[in-house]
Amino acid sequence: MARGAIRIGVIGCGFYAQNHLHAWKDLANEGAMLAAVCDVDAGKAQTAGRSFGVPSYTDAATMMATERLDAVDIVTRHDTHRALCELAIAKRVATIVQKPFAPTWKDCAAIVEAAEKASVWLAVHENFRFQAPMRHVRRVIDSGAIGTPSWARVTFRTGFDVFRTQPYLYDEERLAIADVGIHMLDLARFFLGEVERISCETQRRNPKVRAEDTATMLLRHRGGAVSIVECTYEARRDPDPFPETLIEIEGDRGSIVVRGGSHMRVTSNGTTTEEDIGSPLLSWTSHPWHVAQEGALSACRHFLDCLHRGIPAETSGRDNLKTYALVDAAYRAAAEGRAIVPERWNESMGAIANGRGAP
Ligand code: 89V
Repeated sequence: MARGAIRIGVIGCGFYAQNHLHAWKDLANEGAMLAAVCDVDAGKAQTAGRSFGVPSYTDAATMMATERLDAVDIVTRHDTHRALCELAIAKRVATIVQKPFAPTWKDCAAIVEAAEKASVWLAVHENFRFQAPMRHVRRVIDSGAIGTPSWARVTFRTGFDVFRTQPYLYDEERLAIADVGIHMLDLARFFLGEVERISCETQRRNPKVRAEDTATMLLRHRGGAVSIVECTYEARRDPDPFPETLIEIEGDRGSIVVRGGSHMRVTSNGTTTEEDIGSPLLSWTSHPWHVAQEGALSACRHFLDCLHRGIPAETSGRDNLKTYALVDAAYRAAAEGRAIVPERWNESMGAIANGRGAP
């Protein structure tokens, strides 16, 4: 796609979409143009349209038929993702879709297949790896300061009331792993590479939720590293680090530890340095959400840059299938009480590549 403003339509104007709307507005100087908004709830659509000074729609097909859009950013609940992605792909509009990608592997694979067949750019808005502290961890690993990473702990433990702003989470069939563990699994891939096998124990510690609110996962990575990946919405901690991800990574020459407050300690060859990699508080962000909000902004910036340069996003649809395969493998590991090889990704991507369609 040529340099120049990328005209973006945002579909979904709910709680989390506000971050995307602000992000696109903030990125105007970098070539983003928020062109239109859409929500099936007319009130939400109109409010967003008024606040951001763009036309609003209650029907995505009408928005796409009326507006000249280069990209859509789908920030609706995941059960609507497949239909909306397929609509955008049919219109040959670059598509960004909120995590989790879709309710089932079959849906995710079908979306990737449709996009690849139509040569439409597709990315999943998986944003945790774009948060400033996580980028910093990756840079330290790449610098060689800790040597080769061989062990890690990736942790998200909170009791913050996420249900207040997202009450639908009470009724999700898959909760902790699908909603937040998915970020942790993506980070484990980002830091230590692809996964050979995964085991998982789930718990439902809050009786008010339908699904698991806690997951403790053990991953063996293909390069030989081992990681513990954990998440819960049912921790009683003081201070509560929400929505921060805490990290420990050990290599043969040192270690990286990220504690609450994005406080980072890097030990390299016996010398330790400390740094605070805080996320800036912007005019539209608020404590403590600013950590996640900054990640959403940085993810949008990355997508915009990729669209301008005509290259796939780090979290392309195809790439995100690998994270999604880990989510499915974790649930299966918990249900079957054994380690699972997330081979589904290979098989299914082979099927897509061979034109045999989604499983
Ligand atoms: O970013 C997210 O996925 C949010 C939260 C940080 C609460 O998991 O749903």
